[in-house]
Amino acid sequence: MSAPDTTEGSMTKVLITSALPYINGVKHLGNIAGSLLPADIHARFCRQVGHDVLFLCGTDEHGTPAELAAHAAGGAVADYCARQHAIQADIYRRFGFSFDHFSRTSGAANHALTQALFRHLDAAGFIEERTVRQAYSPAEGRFLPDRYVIGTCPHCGDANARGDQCEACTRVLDPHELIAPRSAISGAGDIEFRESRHLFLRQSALVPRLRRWIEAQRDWPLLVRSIGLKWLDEGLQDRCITRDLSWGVPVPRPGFEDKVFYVWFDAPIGYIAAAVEWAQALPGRDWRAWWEGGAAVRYVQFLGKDNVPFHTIGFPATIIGSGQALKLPDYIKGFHWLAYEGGKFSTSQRRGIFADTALAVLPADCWRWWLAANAPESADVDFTVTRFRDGINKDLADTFGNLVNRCLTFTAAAFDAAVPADGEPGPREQQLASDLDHHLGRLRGYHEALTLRHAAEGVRTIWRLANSYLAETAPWTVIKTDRNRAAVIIRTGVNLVRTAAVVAWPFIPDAASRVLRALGEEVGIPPWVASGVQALGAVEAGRCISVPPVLFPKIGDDIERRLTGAAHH
Ligand code: B3M
Ligand code: ZN
Repeated sequence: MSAPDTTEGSMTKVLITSALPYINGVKHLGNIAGSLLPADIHARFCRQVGHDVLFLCGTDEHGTPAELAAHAAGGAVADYCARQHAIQADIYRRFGFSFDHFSRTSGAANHALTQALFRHLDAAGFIEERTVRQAYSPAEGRFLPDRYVIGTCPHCGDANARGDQCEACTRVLDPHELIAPRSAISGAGDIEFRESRHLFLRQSALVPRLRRWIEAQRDWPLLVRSIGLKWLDEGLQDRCITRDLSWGVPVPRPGFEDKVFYVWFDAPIGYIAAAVEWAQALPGRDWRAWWEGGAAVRYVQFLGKDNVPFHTIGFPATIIGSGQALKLPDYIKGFHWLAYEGGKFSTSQRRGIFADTALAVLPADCWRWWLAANAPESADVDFTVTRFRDGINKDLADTFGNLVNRCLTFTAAAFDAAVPADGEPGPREQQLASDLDHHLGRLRGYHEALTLRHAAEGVRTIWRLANSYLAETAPWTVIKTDRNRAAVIIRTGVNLVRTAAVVAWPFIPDAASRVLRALGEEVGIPPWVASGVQALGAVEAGRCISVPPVLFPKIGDDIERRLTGAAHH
């Protein structure tokens, strides 16, 4: 990845998408950790350094799981999706996710774009009509969508592979490849394969171009690159992109009136549709400046590892085959799994902590901090309530919270809540400025390299630096003998509090903003701190400050009970 040009004054366009959360219910912390949250942190950082950011997301609403969930809830699919979209949008707002637009794949823009891209693919000769044998359940009287056929994976032998993809080995499958298939809905094992006409995207014809593209991405995470290449190495199959369903994007072709596009065909196109809707909302906005912006735009995708094949192969095949000048991602940030207390998070089994429960028990910032600082970046990570509690108490209560509280409380008590003007900074402050310089530079580098855990560690380092400065210089003792020196220390301390909040803002925007408001700053996006000298000179002498209420009260042992008590089923 070539680092974006971040010299003062120049603006890079950064397009950021998070995988589109599926519509069938509230997401768990694993979904948050593996795409939405890291995307938001990156978007916030990019805005802080002055880039022009377009951060898009939305709900992924088509496919059988939506139909089945709507059926179970009783009512029309469209109504179900509208309700669930509103619920998810509200939760993400409360999590502080700063989307420029939160779209829906069932919207008109996505329908139109999906059909348009299909027509381009067709005109370019990449669409082929074939007769397929499709799983049919006589017991249920319906065709079974791929993922509702379960059986043994022909590649790795896993006994519970789904008909669309084997989670154990990540291979994309077709249901008829499964050994001993059965219905995931009813368990019926009398699966028949009936013939039906379908459209295929001739991905096999795009292999050389896909390979060249992926091989050129030397800076991508190993996880992402290797999944993409593995898929090509194992022989890329043409992909059936239509389904015998009624809920979805209609297929604009005679004879296909009863079919819709496969959800994984239209869902990523939803990223583009989100930009179209964003542009429609205000005059002067141009979605093409982003999606057709070429090298002037840097496009970063965030997603979990199960979504990697569709983002390294499926969606790029659509774009490349269409011949349209649409952006391919410049960088794909893929994540491993977040596990829950040694097992899997599971939406269907309601195992784990879900986003609504999390927010009912603790502020978003607590979850944001822990999930970012422990992001499953290079391996799977186990969430345990104990590790979470200890991590928050140490980092947010003892380190950040304590820094803010003790510095501002002392300022209020000893200097009448105004930043003192007396005294001149000495060698200790010069040393501090140069240390800050170093750590601010490193932190910025971590953000630019999209190494989230390192970035969180970089923030922690700055918090600790601030705490040790105050511990070492001990203004509460110095003031008894040298009021001028104490004034210098406290002026420096208030500036450290400010810097600590500015660098924390992408991670814990709510608490960071409260601190900045206590320092008398009206905060939208607090600009990045460019140097140690700038960091220590931002708050001028004479400014009035207030002491915010304790930012992060310690989490007690009752947390487990509170989380279980608040869980909805
Ligand atoms: N909705 C993620 C999932 O449901 C899927 C992502 C789509 S991104 C275009 O597993
Ligand atoms: Zn497998």
